[in-house]
Amino acid sequence: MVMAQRLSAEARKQALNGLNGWAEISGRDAIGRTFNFKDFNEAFGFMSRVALVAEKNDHHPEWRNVYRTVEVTLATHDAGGVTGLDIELAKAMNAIAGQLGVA
Ligand code: H2B
Repeated sequence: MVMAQRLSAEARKQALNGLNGWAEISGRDAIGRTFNFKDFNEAFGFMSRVALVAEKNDHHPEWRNVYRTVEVTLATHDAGGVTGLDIELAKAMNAIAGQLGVA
C-alpha cells in the first residue's frame, strides 16, 4: 500500500512541525490533537466531514467526542505506527476544522 511505511522519529517530527496543534502521543507511536469547536453541532459536523475523507482513503481515526471537543489519535494499525496516511489525515482534519473557523 502507498505511504503505509512507518515514519522514522525524525520524519515524524518534521511532519509535525507543519501540523498546527498536533503532537506525539506519549508511550505510543501515534499522533494526537484535541479540537475545540463552538458547540456540539460544529464538533459533529467536523466528524461527519472527516468520516467521508476517512472512508474515501480507507484510513480511520481513533477519536472521542465530548460535547464540543473532539480528541483524536492517529496511527496506522497495519504498520504499528505513524505513516504518511496519518499525516495526510491530520492535514485534512486541520483543513476541515479551518473551514469551521478553528485554527
Ligand atoms: N485505519 C487506520 N488508522 N489504520 C489502519 O491500519 C487501517 C485503517 N486499516 N482503516 C484499514 C482500515 C484496513 O483495516 C482495511 C481492511 O483496509
